Amino acid sequence: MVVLAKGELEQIALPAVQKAAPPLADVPEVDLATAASGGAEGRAAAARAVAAACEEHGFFKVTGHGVPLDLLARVENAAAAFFALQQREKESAMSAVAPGSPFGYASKRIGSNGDLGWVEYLLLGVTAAGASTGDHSADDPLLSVPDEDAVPAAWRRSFRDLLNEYTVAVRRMTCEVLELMAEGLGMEDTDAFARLVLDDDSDSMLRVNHYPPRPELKHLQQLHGGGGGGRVTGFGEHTDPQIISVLRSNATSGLEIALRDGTWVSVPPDQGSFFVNVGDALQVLTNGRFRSVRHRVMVNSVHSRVSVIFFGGPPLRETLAPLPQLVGEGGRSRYREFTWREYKSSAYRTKLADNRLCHFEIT
Ligand code: GA4
Repeated sequence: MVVLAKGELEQIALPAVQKAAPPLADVPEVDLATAASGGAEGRAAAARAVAAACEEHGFFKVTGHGVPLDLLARVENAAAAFFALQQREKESAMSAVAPGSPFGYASKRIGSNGDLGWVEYLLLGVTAAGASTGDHSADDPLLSVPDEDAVPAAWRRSFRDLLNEYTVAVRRMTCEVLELMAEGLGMEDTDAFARLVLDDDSDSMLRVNHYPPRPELKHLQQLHGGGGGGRVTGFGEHTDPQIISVLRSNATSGLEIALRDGTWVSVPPDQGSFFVNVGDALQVLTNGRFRSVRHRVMVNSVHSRVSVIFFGGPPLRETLAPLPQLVGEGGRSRYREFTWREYKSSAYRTKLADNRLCHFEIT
């Protein structure tokens, strides 16, 4: 259970006047199975739909993804079992990863600049096969998880292997989505984005979030006539720094995205599908054509929300700048060139809600 010190809840709660966000009526949807089997026409239509969703919202749903539903269920159950452990045991998983690194288990504290949320989570680095010891197959990405002996039973091989299996499958699907994005942009080099995420040195991550319910919210919501009040932030508003984020959650609501005009809408959960966010790095590569979506997670009064997010990032050494073909002849580059390492170290000095791209904009 997440335990709060005095005064911390006030920092997590949104102002009481905050209205509940209405649901996003038409979540853009892309069916990867149809894209694969629909011939050249079907593929081109899917690529156009992906690009349109990335331009309008920076967000869409993926169905027909090919990731086995039983794998999704097994990961969800294993995550729930992990979060049901004693606080002490979960924290020992944190210290065993790498002291001082953002990886491991944490509760309420997001990043290192004072952001708080009603959430506990595991954050794991995805490293290339071979870069670490272990008996995984050569194709597997390996997660930055602690040594066997130092950690509690639930964090041992079975959970690690399960998350590994999940990461392999989701990364593969992510790359299909990235190819569709490149096709939708009319790029000749349709592997350009996927290559960055598949690189041995790609700076990708896996995050497993648990948002425990807050039953007292129900009462507060009734007091405010259902419209406003009694809302608690699980994960505050932000954009993701990476190229792409691919999220899967259980059937509990909570995810909200900001539309172009700044209004917030809630995203109806769909446990059989994935949701894709465009990240800051992709906004840069596309010279702002694709929009990195501002999003947040609100806490449910009744149900636990469990989500797993794969963040596909480029290698730290990678130089990022708008792709010349997307700037166009005589066009204006909106961002200066920078390395992903530079971007990340700047991002890690910011608060969650900050605009991280403005430091790289050419004005
Ligand atoms: C947001 C996206 C990912 O969850 C994350 C987050 C990271 C963290 O939790 O450590 C950051 C946040 C995220 C953006 C700004 C910085 C870094 C917390 C924070 C305040 C793992 C990531 O890469 O950036």
